[in-house]
Amino acid sequence: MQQHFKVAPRHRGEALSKNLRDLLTGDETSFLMEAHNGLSARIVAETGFAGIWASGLSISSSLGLRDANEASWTQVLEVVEYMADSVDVPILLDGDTGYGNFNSVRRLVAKLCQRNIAGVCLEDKIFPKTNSFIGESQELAAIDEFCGKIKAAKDTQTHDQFCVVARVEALIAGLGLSEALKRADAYHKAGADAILIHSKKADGKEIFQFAEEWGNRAPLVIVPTMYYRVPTEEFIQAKISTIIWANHNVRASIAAMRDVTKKIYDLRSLASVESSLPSVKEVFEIVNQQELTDAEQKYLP
Ligand code: SPV
Ligand code: MG
Repeated sequence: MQQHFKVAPRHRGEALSKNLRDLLTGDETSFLMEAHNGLSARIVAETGFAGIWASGLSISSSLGLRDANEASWTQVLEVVEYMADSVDVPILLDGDTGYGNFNSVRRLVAKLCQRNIAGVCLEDKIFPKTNSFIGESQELAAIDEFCGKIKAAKDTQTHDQFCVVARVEALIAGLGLSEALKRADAYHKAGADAILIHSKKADGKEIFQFAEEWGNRAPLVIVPTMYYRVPTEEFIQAKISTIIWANHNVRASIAAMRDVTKKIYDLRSLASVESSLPSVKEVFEIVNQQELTDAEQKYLP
């Protein structure tokens, strides 16, 4: 093992899903921070976040790919497995549309349960998906077809705690509040553990309207990437269950890598960057090199 987990290996997946479920259903608003590989997952966990959003946008862009299902679902699975092996906090995978039909969802959920991923978020769009912030209109899945995916996910999960979050894209598609509420209600009735209501409007108003109408039927999850100016306190007052900071680590890494690469390129020297970077020793520490050194003492002749 790369590190000693506090959550015991046996029933680890179930315990982590229970932790995610507690975040979703607890009285207090909780926060999930984006990560896109084992390293960023470790940074998110060591900072203190109680859960991780395995963002489709961030995972695909960190692979050099577009957020359009260019990475296959098994490639995404491999990335989240590295993440789950690295941290002791639950991971909610952005599972896009489920990468196909209800049967793809069943395969996905079975594998996520095997690999200790705490939950999956499925969105009511068409495979291959388009990122919600691209273009004006997005084609949505038929409600009954998407409900079939939710039911298939819930029937496939191998323990009771696994969380299925249904993501409603009606506001993104410009279909309005009543369509969003109709869809959320259908997905809730199909068995979704929480509803992610997505919006790209900067004032956040439609999110508050939705939350007001929705009441406490099921936990509400939001992604305030585009309405980041709305004070977090207002989401807390509106009884939002969970807030996802969705893509800020991959964006931060782009800025940091551009900066250091440019300086080294321009100056043909490391002298100007060395003092501002984490040391190589810190790199060893973050992946728990010490554990391997100790294991060598124990196991090598
Ligand atoms: C992601 O992080 O991949 C998301 C959130 O799905 S968004 O990019 O806002 O659609
Ligand atoms: Mg996504």
